[in-house]
Amino acid sequence: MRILFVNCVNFLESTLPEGIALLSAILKEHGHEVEVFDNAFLKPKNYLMDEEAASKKRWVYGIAFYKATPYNLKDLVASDPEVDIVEKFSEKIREFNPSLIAVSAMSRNYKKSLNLIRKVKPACKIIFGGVHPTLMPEDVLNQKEVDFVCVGEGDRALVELCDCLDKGGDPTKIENLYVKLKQGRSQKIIKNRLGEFVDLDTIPPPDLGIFDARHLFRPFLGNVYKGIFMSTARGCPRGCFYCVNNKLRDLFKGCGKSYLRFQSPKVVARRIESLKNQYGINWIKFSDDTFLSRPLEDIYELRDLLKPLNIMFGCSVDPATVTEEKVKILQEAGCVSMTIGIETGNEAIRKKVLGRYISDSQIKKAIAIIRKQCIKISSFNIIGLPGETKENFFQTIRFNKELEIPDASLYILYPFPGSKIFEDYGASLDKYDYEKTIPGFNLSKMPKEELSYFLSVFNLYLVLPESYWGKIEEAKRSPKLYKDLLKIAQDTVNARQF
Ligand code: B12
Ligand code: SF4
Repeated sequence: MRILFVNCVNFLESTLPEGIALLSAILKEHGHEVEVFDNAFLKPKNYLMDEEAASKKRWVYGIAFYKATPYNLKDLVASDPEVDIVEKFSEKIREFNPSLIAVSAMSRNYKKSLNLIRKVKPACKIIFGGVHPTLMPEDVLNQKEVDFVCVGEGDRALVELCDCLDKGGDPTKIENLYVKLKQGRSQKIIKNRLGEFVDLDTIPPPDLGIFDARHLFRPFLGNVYKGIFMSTARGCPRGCFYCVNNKLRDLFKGCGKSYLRFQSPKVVARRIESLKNQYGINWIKFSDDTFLSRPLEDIYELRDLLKPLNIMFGCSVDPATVTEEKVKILQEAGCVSMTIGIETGNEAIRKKVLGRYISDSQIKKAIAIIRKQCIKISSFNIIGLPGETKENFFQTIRFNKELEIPDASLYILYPFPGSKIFEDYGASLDKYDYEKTIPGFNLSKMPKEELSYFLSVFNLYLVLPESYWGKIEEAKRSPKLYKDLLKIAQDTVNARQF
């Protein structure tokens, strides 16, 4: 049968969604036809290009400075026409005529995806899957447009559903599927049981062919590579309060021996080799939650298998798992970049508010080890934490600076469904929303205006010397000064060797 996936994201949110690519590969293996409606590279009507946008908007949220590449994503879309996304979606449905529309959604893009479906009102069946529907299955299935929800892994469930719909069978026994049965005006939700975890060694390489090839654009240290995010494990040993892993671990209790599972090095290498041969992939960001949780023998085996493939890769690591030996072997395997979750420069807040039981000294030690192998380091940070003050914010800046982090990702804390923070704070917030970069609520002790300004200047503080800090403060009131500072920061990064 024909299945149309939907990846409804912001324009130029270019990370290729691995969930869809993987499910597409599995469906094709079973003889189904697959296409995707993906708006990452559809320039929406009235979209402003940089200069025009800069003259309207004062600050650029979450900006980070990377060494300039010969061309960037904006260049790749410069001559694309502006389109109406809803019209494009209708057109795609008319042309492909799917029997099933399969939407993949995180909390951030769930409402956006649902609204798109609502505007077009497709006649075929609709299934939602991904992390948000997994955490809020009833809420999603109660929307009148939705017929099925996949809870957790879709690797078996989706293909079973498609085979079943093809044969006119009964989907109410398919594991991991919630099914809406309509009886006249009333409806009933059937919650099928959750099946055993998928054996990660049986999954194929992701099908990148259904996506716009510009998804593979991957800039790194001034060069452009062809890359994707790829997972080689599922689950995480930790349970930070702002993350969904605690909830997922509870939900899937009994589905396998361990919540954290790894794909064997042989299968990882085989999949990468196939991506390299088929699509010319030469850069991979392993999206596993904590890549170095793998046993040491696995890392040795990965090195032996990946080295001949000559792939550059990055991964996220938990400081507690960083050892000299593991990092050295990974560097030999082709690792060029590692990301560490600092989250906040205040250890007490990190532990008590975020449930991230990692000390400053563990972070410092891990970074020293990684740096010794000349692996580029970046960090994840969160602001807007419950009770956080301006002093705490500057602790985070100072800690990143002390560690000489060249670029950092910064987010405002969102109590996403499934996290402890959501249960403690999100559920009772009246201006709670999942979609916006700057939320309607404010859990910190900083004024909201200040918080959003900090989101725009975090990396300026990291890149520019402390003598500029007064100017960064001043730039809050001067768009011209703000733009000048962005330029100085970008020039500083362009001039760097590493
Ligand atoms: C890579 C990644 C990204 C990438 C790409 C995301 C993407 N579109 O796939 C980028 C960098 C863009 C990203 C951004 C963000 N991310 Co992110 N990301 C991840 C990460 C690390 C891996 C996702 C992945 O590819 N997994 C591998 C694939 C195979 O698994 P999967 O996508 O879950 O798919 C499986 C099932 O879910 C299911 N499935 C998925 N879709 C569908 C659809 C159908 C129809 C069916 C039947 C089944 C199905 O089947 C698949 C195979 O089993 C996860 C953490 C994690 N380990 O999962 C966080 C995660 C998904 N991200 C998260 C967050 C919070 C964000 C951001 C909000 C961060 C921020 N503050 O900006 C943004 C939001 C972006 C947006 N679009 O709105 C949270 C989501 C929490 C939530 N409640 O939604 C996660 C879970 C991290 C965490 N532990 O908290 N992210
Ligand atoms: S935040 Fe990272 S380390 Fe903590 S539970 Fe989530 S994925 Fe694991």
